Amino acid sequence: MAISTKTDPLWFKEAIIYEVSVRAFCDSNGDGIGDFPGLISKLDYLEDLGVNTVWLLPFFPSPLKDDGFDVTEHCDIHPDYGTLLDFKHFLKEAHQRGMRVISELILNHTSDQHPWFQKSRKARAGSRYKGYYVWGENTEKYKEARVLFPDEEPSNWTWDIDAGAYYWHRFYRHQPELNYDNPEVQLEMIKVVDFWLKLGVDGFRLASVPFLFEEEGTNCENLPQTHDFLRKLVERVKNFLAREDGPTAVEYAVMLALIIVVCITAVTMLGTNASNTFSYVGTNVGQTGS
Ligand SMILES: [Ca+2]
Ligand SMILES: [Ca+2]
Repeated sequence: MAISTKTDPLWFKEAIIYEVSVRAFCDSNGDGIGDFPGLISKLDYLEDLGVNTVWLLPFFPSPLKDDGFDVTEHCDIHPDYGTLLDFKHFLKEAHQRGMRVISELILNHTSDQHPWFQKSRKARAGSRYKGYYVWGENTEKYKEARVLFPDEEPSNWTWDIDAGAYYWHRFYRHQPELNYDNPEVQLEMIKVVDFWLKLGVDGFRLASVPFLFEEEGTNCENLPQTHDFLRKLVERVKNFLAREDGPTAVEYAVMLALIIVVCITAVTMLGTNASNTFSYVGTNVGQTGS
């Protein structure tokens, strides 16, 4: 039985959800690691249990320092678990059984091995990738934000020798936070959502989502701007499912043009003061631009 994507938006409230760590579930090729072909072979079993939704824990390329919540590529499969073709086959087999598939969506941070962070730490102040993460010349900002793992991390700031600056992280130091005040970062993650929707994923479980934005003088959790971004994301998913198609290349071009206008405006307002540019791009781009 194929399922439709045009359904009650509250379908998940009645769903019988089975949470799966692909790595731990079923190994198809004897290498000792679970994989998507193995998961496909167990779908009849899950169907017999009455499961109608499979929730996949992180299955993306990752050094696996935090169970895969440390992502190095958002739009691919960890090679231990198979290929994107295997994933598409899994979706097709699940949907044929009337099952929906929910993916983790890890918006807040990446692995420090992510190409964006590798570029960011070496980028000059004011350049594109420097603004992808939250950098500081010292550890004075966001003092009111608690340290989530005080036994593991002494601070939310860690010094990066390549950058000659501190980067912000609410979780482990190997998980630098993306800079949501940068509209280009927002667009990057919207493109990630579009990618999985286009493949046929039916929903997302949002990890670490209270921590997207930072603002001085707050605890940097559940900020109004975080809720605003999530509302945009929900509308995006609704609109996507409503037309069962993704944005066109023209729509992406229009969004990119808007971002360029915002960035030019921000740089113009800042003038050429290098230290101001560093601070602004690192932490505050979206506040004036949005
Ligand atoms: Ca395997
Ligand atoms: Ca954040």
